Amino acid sequence: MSMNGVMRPGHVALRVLDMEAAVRHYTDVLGLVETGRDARGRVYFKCWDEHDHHSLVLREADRAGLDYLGFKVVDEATLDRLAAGIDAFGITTETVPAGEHLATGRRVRFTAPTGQVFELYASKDVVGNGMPTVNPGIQPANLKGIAPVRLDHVLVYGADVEGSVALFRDVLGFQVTESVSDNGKYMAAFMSCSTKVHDIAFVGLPGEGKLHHIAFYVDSWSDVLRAADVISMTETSHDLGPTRHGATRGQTVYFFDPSGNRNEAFTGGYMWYPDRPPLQWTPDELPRALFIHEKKLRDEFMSVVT
Ligand code: M3P
Ligand code: FE
Repeated sequence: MSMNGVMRPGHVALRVLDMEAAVRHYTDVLGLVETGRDARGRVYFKCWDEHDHHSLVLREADRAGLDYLGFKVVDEATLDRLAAGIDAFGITTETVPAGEHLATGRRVRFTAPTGQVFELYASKDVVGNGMPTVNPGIQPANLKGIAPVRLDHVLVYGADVEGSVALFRDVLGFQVTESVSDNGKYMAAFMSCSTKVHDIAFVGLPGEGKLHHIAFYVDSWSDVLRAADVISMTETSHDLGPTRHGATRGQTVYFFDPSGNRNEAFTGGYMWYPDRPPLQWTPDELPRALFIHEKKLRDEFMSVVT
């Protein structure tokens, strides 16, 4: 966890165009577990190996995309301290009361310089991973589809990468693990609050507030290949891969939910420690940083965001 008390991306709230089609995608193709529906019609999901109540919340709307991304912090005192830090940085925070999300404590909400809405929260009910915590098994019965173990990271677009990096680094305690940068100016920044190679990534392309993808972690390269098989067998909209990133060294396949929000099944990458030197890619090497085998940028991959 970050030395400043932020643990992980804890939930993503997405807008979808057709809730029924979205629920089919996230349960049958992705293989998430539905954990609740609220009075406003929002549907809550978790990955099987997450213990907290939810990591994905869907809301039906006439436009797809990201409503907000929530990071879990260690405790309520840390939430207060970080909220004060965001205010002091010059960004307004607002409190969303406990219970506004099912099973969740109060959240502190703010908008990053790249335009996305983020939240911090400290409490969410623990519902378990479908197995006992004493003498557990290795996986619950009846897993479906791709069945990722956890929400892994989110990648967002927006011009002011420098501003979002400063906020996440100087206030929230994240570190830049890798970047595409030139003379210290970031075109893309991969940031960690944990031992993961990235928890959030910012890419400096036009698209204020836009989402490029949400990534779910699978255990192995063969699980990435199996994810691609599931995508093919279910006639899910495929984007790119299976292949490997240069930046992060992760292995990946990208696809779309029925509303056009991009998903990634991701594995690998290396372990991050706070004393590890960050890696840099120069802008001319962007194609290799993104896809180490193809060494080519694909228009649709670069330009489609929600
Ligand atoms: C990843 C990753 C883009 C970079 C993508 C990289 C969209 O998704 O997990 O390392 O520029
Ligand atoms: Fe990714």
